Amino acid sequence: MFVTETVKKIKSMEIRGAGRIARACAEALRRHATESRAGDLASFRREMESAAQVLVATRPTAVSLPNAVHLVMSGLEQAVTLDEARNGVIVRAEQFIYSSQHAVEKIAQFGARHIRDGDTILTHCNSEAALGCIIEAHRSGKEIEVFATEVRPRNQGLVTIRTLNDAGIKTNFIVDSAVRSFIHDVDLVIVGADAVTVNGAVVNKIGTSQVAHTAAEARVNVLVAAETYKFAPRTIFGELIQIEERAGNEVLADEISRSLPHVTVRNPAFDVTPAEYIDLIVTEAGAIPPQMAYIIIREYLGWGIEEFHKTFENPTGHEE
Ligand code: RUB
Repeated sequence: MFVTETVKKIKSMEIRGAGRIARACAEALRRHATESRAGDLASFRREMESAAQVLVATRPTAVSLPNAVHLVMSGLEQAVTLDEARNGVIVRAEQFIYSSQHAVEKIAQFGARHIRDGDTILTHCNSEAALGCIIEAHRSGKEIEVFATEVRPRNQGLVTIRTLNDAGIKTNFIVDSAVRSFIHDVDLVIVGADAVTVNGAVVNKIGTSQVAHTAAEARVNVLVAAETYKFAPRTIFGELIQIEERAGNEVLADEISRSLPHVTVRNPAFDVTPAEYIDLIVTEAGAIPPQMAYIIIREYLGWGIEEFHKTFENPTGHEE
């Protein structure tokens, strides 16, 4: 039942943000494995695989989600007994949750070094990895100021300004369309990521590419804070990142929409920022230029390219 609750919370966006979604799914699989009443290995595998599929389907864009699920489910691979399988899933889930939290802390330390005393930083959406860098810079005694966008239509900017305010950081709250008006007051843009593709493009909250384009035009550096499990292995084989399109009533109330029969609301939740607008991607393994995304996929996700081939049609990694 914990899986069903987690699915509900992710779909309603009570749990949101790529890192949190990944950890919540790892925890749901851990609980599912712990509480399973399966009597043999085959039925345990089936139960775990159907839970994994339901979790992966909750939100399509954040690659951290299938990556986390793949990692946790790989705990089943070598198991020959039910106990080994259960234990394998539990251990992998705990490892993922621990290393994910540790990764966010490491990124905060590395990212903070790119922030200078006196800098003004612009951030878009609500990314714990990006905010970690900003808060760590403040904590280390640097005097900084932040511009935070509103983030229509779900207003994740409100979460961001609350966190910044609680940390005692001087913050300016602006509507999304005001970014270009203030970009000359900004020294550095820091955002998070839902996915990083093999060519170094970053998928993040809708509007990120406009922010990055504006920053590039103004010669302001753009730093992306992204754990290695946000990198998308399957983009090596040409698979595209699916951009989630959410309900129109997040943008325009149903009663207004009904009165405008010729109007269709389009509500993509994410967009793609090309590598050329990004200066650095800060991961827990260090900061890299976006053009090095392939190296992260190859070296740090811990899956051989051969294994990608094997799992390409079978995301849970279990051989049929
Ligand atoms: C959240 C969003 C965040 C990334 C990174 O979108 O775009 O910038 O997920 O966040 P949504 P984090 O609110 O639609 O989930 O660094 O916390 O993983």
